[in-house]
Amino acid sequence: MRRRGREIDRASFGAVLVASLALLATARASDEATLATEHPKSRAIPSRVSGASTSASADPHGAVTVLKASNARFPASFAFGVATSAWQIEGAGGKRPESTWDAFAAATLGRDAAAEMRRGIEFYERYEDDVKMMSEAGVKNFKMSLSWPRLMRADGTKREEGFKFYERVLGALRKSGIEPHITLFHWDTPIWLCFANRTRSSNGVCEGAWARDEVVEAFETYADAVFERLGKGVKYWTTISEPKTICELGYGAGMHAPGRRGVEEQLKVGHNMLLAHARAVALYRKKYADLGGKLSLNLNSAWAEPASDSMDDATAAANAMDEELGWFADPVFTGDYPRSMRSRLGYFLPQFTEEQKAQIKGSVDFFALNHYTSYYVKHVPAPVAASQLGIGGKPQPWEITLFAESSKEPIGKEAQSNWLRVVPWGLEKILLHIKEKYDDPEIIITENGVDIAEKGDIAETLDDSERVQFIDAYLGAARSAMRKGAKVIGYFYWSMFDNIEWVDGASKRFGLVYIDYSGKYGQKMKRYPKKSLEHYSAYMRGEHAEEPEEPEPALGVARENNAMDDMIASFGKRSDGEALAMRGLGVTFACVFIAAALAKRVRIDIDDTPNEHSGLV
Ligand code: PNW
Repeated sequence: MRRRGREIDRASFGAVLVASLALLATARASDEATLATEHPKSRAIPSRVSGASTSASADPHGAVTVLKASNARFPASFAFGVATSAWQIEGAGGKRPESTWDAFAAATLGRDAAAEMRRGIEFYERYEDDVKMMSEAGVKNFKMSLSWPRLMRADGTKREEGFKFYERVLGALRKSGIEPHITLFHWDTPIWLCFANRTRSSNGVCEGAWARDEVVEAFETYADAVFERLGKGVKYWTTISEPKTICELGYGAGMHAPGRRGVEEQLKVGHNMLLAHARAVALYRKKYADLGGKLSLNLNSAWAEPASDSMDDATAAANAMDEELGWFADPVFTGDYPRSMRSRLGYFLPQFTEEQKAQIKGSVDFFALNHYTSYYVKHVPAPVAASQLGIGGKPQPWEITLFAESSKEPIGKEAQSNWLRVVPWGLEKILLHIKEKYDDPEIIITENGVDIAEKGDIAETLDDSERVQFIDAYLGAARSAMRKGAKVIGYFYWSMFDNIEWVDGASKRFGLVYIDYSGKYGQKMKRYPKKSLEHYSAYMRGEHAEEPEEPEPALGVARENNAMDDMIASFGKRSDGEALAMRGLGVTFACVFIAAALAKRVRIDIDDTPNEHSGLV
């Protein structure tokens, strides 16, 4: 492999900046207006991607059939569940010490908003009633995360109060026959992991933490304490939820805690997350094997569909998928990062030692997939490609689009969140991609869901037919992938309850259960089941289970006739994809600007292999 070094300095970043400006100048005036009114903290459309697999069809609709899910039958052993995370529901009850998310919320949204967020949905105080509600709804599997700051102090000692709380929660779940699926870390980093923490800073609220090598040992100590105290009877664990989101939004784009922006640091953080994950799994396998649990880490990935049937678009989508999913999936299945990432990122991407590779490879017992959305990927010609950066500021020599090249049709309807397009066939494709690329693992869809805005009155809000259709359509897609051989063994809807959607707070509603945060319909924090809870309950109660001796139901109702299309028709107003693309570009622009300010001299090695779009500039 031929390599050449390049010096990238302020002038080069200036060129990138000019290129970005030129692209921005093509924006229509109306797009600019949309850009200006967009909430500054809202998540941009995912300009990170998934890649095409050999299974990716050039015609997105061609090879894919989606069952009308009301007809879908699942094996009796299939695990249906609901998902949540600690910071989003628990609140700070029990004197829970601060996490980087508390600090980030206070620094970016203000003290009052942060104080509201620190209440979560008061799961800490209300867990007994919540477990009862889940039990009555037929929930058999509950994915929850633990709050690291609630459980551990900086000196490695345990916070008894925290462990007692989770013992009570696990006790309540067990009494109700609900299987806990536990995630050790879902974004709420203890503030004591920061070697400097600031309330006001141009580069985040916390320095250090996941960027320092010491985090690996701290995480192992935490995992050890949890396995020892809470491990008995827990069959499913995940270590870290969505390392890619944390890296890109938290350490790349500065849009999530801890609000930092840097390419090198985000790659280092990802690296440390892989090492921490692998160490925790190795520890479990050595010290707690008799507990019999299965472990993984939650990998989020959109599906990146080639925008056309051209070879160039297929290659671009494959490269995008390498980064979208392969960044973390390749190391845990093959022991190293995807080659295309190495060639793009050069020295920025840290190396594993042989010993580390051996520990990371095979460090999952099943594939835990968080999947929400899909997008198209287009090849970009060389000069432009070289200057494009993705959402976290990494080189991204491909373009994300929401429209098919030939039909100009949007990929799917927009949900409440502008990054979420409803594309059930993308789930089928990504499941088949995982089957082919990662040696046919058992897959649990550990998160999938949709947000729908609150309506004018409670009756309307609770009547969430779009979510009902979303669930049927995505489950139909999963079932279709299963019939084609993907070993999908479980599905968790995100989320059981409306909850604190990170920087978007209480405004984004993903729940099967409505939370009345302010008490506008009576009591504060009162829970109201939505129509979708009842609908999804039928799956959870086993009403969609196959009769073992019955023949398999006929496959495939054409997409044109299926539930998803009804949903497409009923899903809110269609938003302007170009405006969305411009928002993504705006974030890219900001990243470039900040990177330019930060970069004095950066050296990067670039692979000259043909077909790879190389280089930061
Ligand atoms: C998940 N994407 O993150 C998180 O795990 C949850 O905590 C969160 O509430 C939920 O999504 C809804 O936002 C995602 O780019 C991050 O497609 C990124 C994407 C999807 C989900």
